[in-house]
Amino acid sequence: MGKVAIIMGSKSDLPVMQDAIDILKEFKIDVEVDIVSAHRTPEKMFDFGKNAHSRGINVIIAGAGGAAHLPGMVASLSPLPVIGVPVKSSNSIDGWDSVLSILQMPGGVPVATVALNGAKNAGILAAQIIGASDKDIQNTIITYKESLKTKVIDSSKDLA
Ligand code: RP5
Repeated sequence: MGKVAIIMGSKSDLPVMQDAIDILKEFKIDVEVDIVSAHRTPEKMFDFGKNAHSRGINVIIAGAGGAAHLPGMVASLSPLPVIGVPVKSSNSIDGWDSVLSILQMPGGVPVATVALNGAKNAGILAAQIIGASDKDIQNTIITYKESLKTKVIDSSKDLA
């Protein structure tokens, strides 16, 4: 059974990151959640990045805003796949700063970056990564995608 670690630079990121927590809980995937700041708790970040894979974590979701170094720094320390969530935070100019800080990683240190405030997709992507080697989780994703289709088909009825 896979496990996802969801970390964020500040508790102020939680309203955005909650979407990742919620969808992973809906999929019945084990999550751990913590505040890890690249700027304010660099030692904790180093410890987390170095040890997450040895603690049974399979995928890391990292959210941060503004000068959003957390996902890239953790990716530099960990062999695990890292999904970055750019957060439009109080110190973010317009969200582009968060997006580009997380997206524009140099070759060799990938961060799979989702949309601005796109924590829900980060959760789904983490589940899909785990599902690549876990048939039960993959079946959960198949069912979820079917439900998206059904919702659209239902919403197109009785439009006029
Ligand atoms: C980033 O600075 C955090 O990830 C957050 O998005 C932003 C603002 O943090 P607070 O000042 O609200 O703690 O490092």
